[in-house]
Amino acid sequence: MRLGTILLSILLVLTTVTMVVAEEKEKLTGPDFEQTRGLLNCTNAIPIQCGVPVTGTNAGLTSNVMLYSGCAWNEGGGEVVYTLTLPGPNVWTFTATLTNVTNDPDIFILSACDEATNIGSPLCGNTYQTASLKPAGTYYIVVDQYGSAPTTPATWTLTVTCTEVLPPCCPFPETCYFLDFNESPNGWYSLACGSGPVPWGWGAPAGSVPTVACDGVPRTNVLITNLAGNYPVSKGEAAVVGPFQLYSGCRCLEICHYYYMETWDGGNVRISTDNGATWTRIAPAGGYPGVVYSGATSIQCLTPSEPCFNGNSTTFVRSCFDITPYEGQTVLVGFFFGADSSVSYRGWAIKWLKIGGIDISPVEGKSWGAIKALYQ
Ligand SMILES: [Ca+2]
Ligand SMILES: [Ca+2]
Ligand SMILES: [Ca+2]
Repeated sequence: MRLGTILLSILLVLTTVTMVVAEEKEKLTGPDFEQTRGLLNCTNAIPIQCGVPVTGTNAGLTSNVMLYSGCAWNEGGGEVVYTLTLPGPNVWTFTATLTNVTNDPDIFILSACDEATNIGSPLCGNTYQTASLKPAGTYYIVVDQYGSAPTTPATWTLTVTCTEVLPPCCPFPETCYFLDFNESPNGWYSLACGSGPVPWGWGAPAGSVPTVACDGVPRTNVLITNLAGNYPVSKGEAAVVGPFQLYSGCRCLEICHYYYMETWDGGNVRISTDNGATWTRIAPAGGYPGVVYSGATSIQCLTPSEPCFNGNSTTFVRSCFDITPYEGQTVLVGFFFGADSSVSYRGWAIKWLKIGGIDISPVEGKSWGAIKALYQ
């Protein structure tokens, strides 16, 4: 090789190494953070209600927590912990906002009493964070203070605004199809995307997948990104079910699912009307709760910033999709999942898929009766 070619090769290698290191540096949910988590003290957590402002200060409080997942800011001030409890059965989008602030308080929404469960957007919550499409339950809202060791207390007024997100059409009175993965694999099959299988599988999953699904029903078997445990990094794959003939009135698609994915990874639902040749992403009521992180250049199957399910749903949750545009057509439904090059969690588990609506009127009574018999 000529000297110029050699130098160029070295430069390319160095650039690649630098890019990989830069991606790793930005991640705080990796091994180091996992080792230091669990310091948040919720013993004296203050209950707070939607729409009722409260004033607060961290005067006299010690700092147990310095870092929250996904945010590199030093939070060396003492922290005040609030709890917010939201009733079921629907999901919620809520925003915690600080006003009248002095001495730089910051806010974080956590899905548990654990600083590693930051679910707010933006991840570094200066004066506000929003949590989108979260299930009923108790959330922890923490006000901390920026700085290595602040000497002057912070003060604030905290207000939480909450919106209950109602499904557009679920639950529906009439069912066109009901695929319960507790009962059978329902003919699912794998579709390659990205660099290789996750692998999606059907059966009783190993590891920590909730054993109670939507509506309180028990969960034994699921369709899941990896039966054996966490999904692998740098892999992507879709699981496909169908075809479904969407008779008049079959306008709603409901899934009951559990997901625990790094926010650099993600999964979303797509529909094909040409037997899998092309796919169109469909969005759940209120939109997807997350996007693939914009810097996740190594993401498989999905693309950086693409809307998806990611983060931790903590329980099985119901998501509803309006599929009115596909009424009258025959469709496949695909669960597309992709991971980036580092950090993985338990994955994406599907308990059931239902298609239904109101005033179902089959094109031909006889064939509709046959289909109903199959799914009773
Ligand atoms: Ca602190
Ligand atoms: Ca601040
Ligand atoms: Ca990842």
